[in-house]
Amino acid sequence: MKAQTRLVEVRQNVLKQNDLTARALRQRFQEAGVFVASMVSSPGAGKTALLEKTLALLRPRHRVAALVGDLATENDAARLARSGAPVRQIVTGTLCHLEAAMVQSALEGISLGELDYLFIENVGNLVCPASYDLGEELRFVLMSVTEGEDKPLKYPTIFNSADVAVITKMDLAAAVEFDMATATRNIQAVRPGMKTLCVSAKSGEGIDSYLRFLEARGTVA
Ligand SMILES: Nc1nc2c(ncn2[C@@H]2O[C@H](COP(=O)(O)OP(=O)(O)OP(=O)(O)O)[C@@H](O)[C@H]2O)c(=O)[nH]1
Ligand SMILES: [Mg+2]
Repeated sequence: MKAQTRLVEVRQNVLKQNDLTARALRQRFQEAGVFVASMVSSPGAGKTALLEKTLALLRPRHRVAALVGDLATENDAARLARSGAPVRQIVTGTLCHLEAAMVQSALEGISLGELDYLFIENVGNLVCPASYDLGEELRFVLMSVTEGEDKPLKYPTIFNSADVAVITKMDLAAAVEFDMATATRNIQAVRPGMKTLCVSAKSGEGIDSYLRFLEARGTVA
């Protein structure tokens, strides 16, 4: 057997195993009645900043927790833990994405039935996380205004793996001459009908509608 064929087979098996684990997780989440949302984006697009706001604002009304993936450091977990919510860091080492099995291990000892919302921040990467289902109910793909309007066209797979697009750092839009019409057109070109929210974790712009959306989805789950 050629090495290339073997590599493809191993990769397919890894993905198949991930899908099985993700399916089992999704069922556990549904049975426990916890709404699970994940966030993917390029490094630094603002996942942790938006999650810090999310946890702080949802916590008075809901039971929330978060898992956060990074290649190294526990910095993001420390930032999110300031909200008072239970947070666990998943350190992936050399891996550029989270896998369902990592989520499963990180959940050990967490009583899902006691949660309303669980958030998962993926490793900052616009390529690898696209292929890995984590069992989440909703996947947000974030793109910040500073990254350029063309990201959906360059990384269509990640936009296709997500349910909702979030344009972040809106407070900087004017400074970087962000063209909202072009960005929206590009999102719709790769994913027709995709819901798009615009937020700034810094100024608070758009956070209300983002939270309303989250609460509406969470209570239906
Ligand atoms: N002006 C502005 N800066 C922001 C906003 N959100 C995040 N930032 C800044 O952008 C930088 C990256 O933000 P993070 O929240 O750490 O981004 P991230 O996507 O979690 O990054 P990784 O986990 O490393 O992939 C930080 O310096 C934040 O302060 C925003 O809404 N406005
Ligand atoms: Mg982060």
